[in-house]
Formats: sequence, C-alpha cells, structure tokens
Amino acid sequence: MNAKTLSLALLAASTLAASGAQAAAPATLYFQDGLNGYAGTRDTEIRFPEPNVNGGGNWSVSVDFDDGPGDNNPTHGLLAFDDLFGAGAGQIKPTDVVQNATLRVYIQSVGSGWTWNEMLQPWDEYTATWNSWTDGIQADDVEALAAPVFSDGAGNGAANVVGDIDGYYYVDVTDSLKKWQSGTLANNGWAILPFVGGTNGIDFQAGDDLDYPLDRPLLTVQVVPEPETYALMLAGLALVGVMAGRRAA
Ligand SMILES: [Ca+2]
Ligand SMILES: [Ca+2]
Ligand SMILES: [Ca+2]
Repeated sequence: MNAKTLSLALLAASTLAASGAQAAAPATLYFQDGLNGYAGTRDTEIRFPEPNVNGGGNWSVSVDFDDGPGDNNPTHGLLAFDDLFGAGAGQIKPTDVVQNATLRVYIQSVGSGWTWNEMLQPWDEYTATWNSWTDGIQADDVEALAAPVFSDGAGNGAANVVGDIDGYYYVDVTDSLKKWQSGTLANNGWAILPFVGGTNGIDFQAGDDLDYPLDRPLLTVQVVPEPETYALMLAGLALVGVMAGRRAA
C-alpha cells in the first residue's frame, strides 16, 4: 500500500466513522406551518349549525357536541399534516423508525372532551362542509377509524380538556405515524370528534392563524435510523473505500 492509497483508505475510514455517528443519532423532526418552509398543515371545522359553510380559512377549529341554540348542534374538526414522509430534508425517511410523535395545539377555549380518529378518506380543507360529509364525520371504519388513536375528557359540560400554563395541549399520535409510515393506513389526518353529551366546546388555534404563527398545530416526531439500513450504509461506504484504494493502487 503506497502513501496515496493509505491516505485514501484513511479518508474512507474517517468518512465512514463520521457518517455512521450521524446516521445512528436519534433525530427530532418538527412540522408546523411557517417553520423551516413547511406548509403542509390542513385544518377545518364542519358545523351542523351552518351545514354548507366551509371553515378552511378559520383561525381556529372548534369541536363541540352542542354548539349553538337548541340541542345537538355538533361541530367536528379535521386536521392533517401532508408531506411527512420522503427523502427530503426534514422529512421522515423510509429508513427512520418512529419512536414518538406528539401533536401540540394551543387551546383557545377549554371544553368537555374529544377523540382523535384517523380519517380513512381524503378530504379538502377548503370545500369540506357538514353536508358534504353527510351529517359530519362518523367514526364508523368507513369515514374515520372507529377506534380513536387518542381520547380525553367526558361527555358532560365540564372543562376536562385544558392546556398547560401556556395554553398548550399535547396529543400522543405515535400510533398514527407508525400506521402511515408502514402503509397500513393512508395519511388523511384525523377527525376530531366530541363526546356525546359533551356540551362544552373545545377550540384550538388553526394553521391559518396569522397573528401567532408559533401557536399553530405543531407535530414533533422523534426517529432513529433502522439498524439494518445503518449496517448496509456502512458496508456501502466501506466498499467505496476499497474501490478507491484499488483505483489509486
Ligand atoms: Ca385551515
Ligand atoms: Ca358522514
Ligand atoms: Ca369551551
């Protein structure tokens, strides 16, 4: 091995070590409209009291069993984050293993209770209405998954769902991210539905709010690279090093 080959081999080894160290490290990815160029948030509310009105541009999303005069005037929420998965910077790579995914929303009005159910059908932020979805969204394994990924509160009039001291509220959506990444479910976001009898509406800030962009829905995903992929990548780098060495020799 001459000096040039040796230096190439050393370079390959150090590159391999450096890349390995980076690839093995857990990463935290953030998705929020306006953050690092991300613009994939979709959210809206669909309302029985205004059954043909679209709320896609509203600055808040309301989830309520009884909003307005009389009884049983529900409003349903819809929220999705598009472009989560891919090879681009800041995206969840096919080789990433999702460890944890938490959604943070800013609560503007505390309320009774809600369930978060993965939507099974695509929806459009700017055309969805109560009537276009025929009596809003049903968690019936057709429109939305019957079993919620997250549930909190009760079907009464109390303030069971509240934010922390800063008004933030956290939803564990780890299972949703795992299903979407594996392809078990398509990523159509969530239907956010009130408890039956939950008459204290919950409002949270929408992605369209222009006054407080940092309080828009924020999805935080912790990932680690898949071990086998990491090993394959190291092997590939080693091969590159060997070939470079041969060429130099
Ligand atoms: Ca919206
Ligand atoms: Ca429906
Ligand atoms: Ca309320």
